[in-house]
Amino acid sequence: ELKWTEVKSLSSDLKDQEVLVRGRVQAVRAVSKKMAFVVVREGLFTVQCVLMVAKEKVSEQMVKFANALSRESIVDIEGVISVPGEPIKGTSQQVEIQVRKIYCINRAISTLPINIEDAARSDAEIEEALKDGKQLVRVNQDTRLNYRVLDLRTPANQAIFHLSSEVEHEFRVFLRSEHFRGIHTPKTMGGTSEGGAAVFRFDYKGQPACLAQSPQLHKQMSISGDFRRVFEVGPVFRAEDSFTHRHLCEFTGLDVEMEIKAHYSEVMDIVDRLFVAIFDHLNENCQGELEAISRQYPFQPLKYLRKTLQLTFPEGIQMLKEAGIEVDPLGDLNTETERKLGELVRDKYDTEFYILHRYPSAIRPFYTMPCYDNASYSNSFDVFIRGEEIISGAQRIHDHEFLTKRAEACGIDVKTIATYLDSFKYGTPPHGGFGVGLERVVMLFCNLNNIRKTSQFPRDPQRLAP
Ligand code: ATP
Ligand code: AMO
Repeated sequence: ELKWTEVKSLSSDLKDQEVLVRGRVQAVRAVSKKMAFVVVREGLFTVQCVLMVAKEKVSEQMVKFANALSRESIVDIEGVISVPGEPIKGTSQQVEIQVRKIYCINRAISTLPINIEDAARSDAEIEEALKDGKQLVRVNQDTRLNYRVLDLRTPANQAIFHLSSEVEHEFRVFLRSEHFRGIHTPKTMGGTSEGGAAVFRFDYKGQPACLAQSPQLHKQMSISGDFRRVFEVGPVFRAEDSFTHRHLCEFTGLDVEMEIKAHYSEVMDIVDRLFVAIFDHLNENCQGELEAISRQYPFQPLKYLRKTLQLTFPEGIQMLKEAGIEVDPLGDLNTETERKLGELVRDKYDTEFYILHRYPSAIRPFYTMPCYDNASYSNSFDVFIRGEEIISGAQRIHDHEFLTKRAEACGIDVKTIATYLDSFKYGTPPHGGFGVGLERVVMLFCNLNNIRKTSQFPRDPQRLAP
């Protein structure tokens, strides 16, 4: 009985041994009636399989069969590992399989809407070919997303979604080690949690309902339920109506909520240590993936400090002012000023990851705790990677009357969130937390230009399929 071997572990250590691998046909090269090469791909890895009549009992029939294999078909290959004298061009593995048997497990149609080798090219490679007078196919984003299962097979995409899974895993590992408990909150609600327009409404058996814009209300109620420290990984729905590079209508939220003993800096301290752990993990354990992404989408490694830089909002405004950019000191930063501040911070502090805290109260959600010393500011923060927001967080108001007043002042119909507001009548400790957009973390860590690249099946204002 032959054991399955992964393509990635095929090396000269296995010389002369028999192996059994499963993969996809990446390319077939017919040499003659008596010889053919089949490049087989499994994830990020490829290996050259050689069929030669007279060797390993290969028949002309088998060579003919191999020559007729369509790209992307699934094949099982039995054979013996050999090590050629010269380096093998175009495959990741530096050994060959001398094929004994080849089975086609599932045949792909012969005209595919996307050729994986085209989809895997970098812009630079395409430009380079143009200079040599060669035309290479450029696969545009809509084609990629329409035929996403094919597009997902490129090395860069295999690597992107590996990183995404690692970020989520490290999020859980770190928080569990800090005694946070994983929870699940409802995604159907009678009211909105973030207020505003960006909400999907639907009919819940005759009652007006919304898809959850965040786990905000229920994660806070978990604190009222004495869960003390909680986290959730789950879908978040936002009925965004504009088309941007960083907004999806459905994304994966990584949410945290915790009791605060004395100061909202306790929450920022978790952000600091959590993200240093996540970034370290990616850099230490995902080298192959980072290289695969870089080959198609070149980027510089993220600059971050061992202890995350914290700046106050007024300090940020001052830095912009000194650079000649006047912004409203009690207003919000826009995409452009956020990015500019990111550049100023990078140049001054040598970091592309930082926390901006003490935001003006007027631009934060109703549940945000104002600063004790000056109510125009709040115990809140945003966190940025390369000048773009990945996290919002804050200490929350835990006094029932004050919270209700703030909700009313923000124009929220308090009837729709009555059970949430009421829960603060029964005693709730001071608490705070934050929400992270998973797709944004991966996008910005790798300096990708569009959030659709880090969502497996993105949902935007126009796209509801696949
Ligand atoms: P959050 O949901 O935390 O607010 P966000 O990244 O959408 O995340 P916003 O506070 O909504 O952040 O927006 C920050 C800035 O980004 C806004 O001041 C605005 O200038 C810009 N912005 C937000 N949404 C859009 C959009 N749909 N199109 C263009 N710019 C936008
Ligand atoms: P906020 O609305 O800032 O805060 O959302 C938190 C984080 O979620 C991500 N995000 C998005 N990602 C993709 N597409 C979108 N349309 C989108 N909107 C937001 C961002 C953002 O930083 N309840 C608060 C969090 C808290 O205070 O705990 C909240 O939802 O990365």
